[in-house]
Amino acid sequence: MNAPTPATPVAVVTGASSGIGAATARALATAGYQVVLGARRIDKLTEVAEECGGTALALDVTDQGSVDVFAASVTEAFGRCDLLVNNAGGAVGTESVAEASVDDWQWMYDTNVLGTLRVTKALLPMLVASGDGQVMTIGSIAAREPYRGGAGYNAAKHGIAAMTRVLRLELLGQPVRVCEIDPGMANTEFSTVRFRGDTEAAENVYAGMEPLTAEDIADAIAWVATRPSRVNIDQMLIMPRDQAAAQQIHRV
Ligand code: NDP
Ligand code: 8X3
Repeated sequence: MNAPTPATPVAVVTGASSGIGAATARALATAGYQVVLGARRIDKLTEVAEECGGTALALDVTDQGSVDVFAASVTEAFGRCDLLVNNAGGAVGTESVAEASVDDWQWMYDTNVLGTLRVTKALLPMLVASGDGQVMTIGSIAAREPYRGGAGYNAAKHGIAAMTRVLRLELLGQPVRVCEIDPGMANTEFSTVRFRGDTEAAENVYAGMEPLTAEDIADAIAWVATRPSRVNIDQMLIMPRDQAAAQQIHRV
């Protein structure tokens, strides 16, 4: 674990072992944050942490005990948290409502919605105490637009969007900014997870179109993080040029 520098703001990024979270950890480190990375795959997490001079801490956002230990470690090691990026999440399955697996829905709700709630609750006191805190939550185009085969993920991301917008209202008057960042298709491990490890099906999602990269989203997150304290970017929808709506995609 790196020695804390009290003057350096601390950013916590959940789901930082791959994709958008890993790119965000790198971008925030470059922007001057001491970065704390959380996820379950500690080997991958440690690799990313070493790249950006951050600290890797095991975290399962679906497990309250794990979240409590994680938050206690952040408190003990740094005594502060200035920015929380609620990024851990994802989708499983593309079944219709009629064919839906309750277990898949449970996973999506627990990871995306309750996971975000658990981590936000645990770190909010430090974010307020920082005097200039920020919470960013990674939603999705799926939080704005229902689509066929997306119901479970749509429900979870709509849930996150509602929570984030309520948090913005409830923190009015407190020194904490709240932002919802909603990406469209980005080429990460997202689709491999969604298709349960079927890499061919995952690659087909991006066939003939140019998706966003994890770095595109990380760039936006770092930009939001570094606006003056008076500026709250409430919501940001970031789409590939080739995707005009959830299922409106230009392919060649
Ligand atoms: P990845 O699958 O590459 O990353 C997901 C991250 O979430 C991993 O680091 C994973 O780490 C972590 N994670 C999953 N479950 C848990 C858990 N229980 N506890 C802690 N961490 C967990 O996909 P993305 O980078 O694309 O996804 C990041 C976020 O962006 C997600 O919320 C996703 O819904 C959202 N998003 C993605 C889009 C896309 O097209 N890629 C578009 C819009 C939104 P580990 O497995 O090591 O725990
Ligand atoms: C991931 C993007 O279009 O699969 O959030 O919902 S999409």
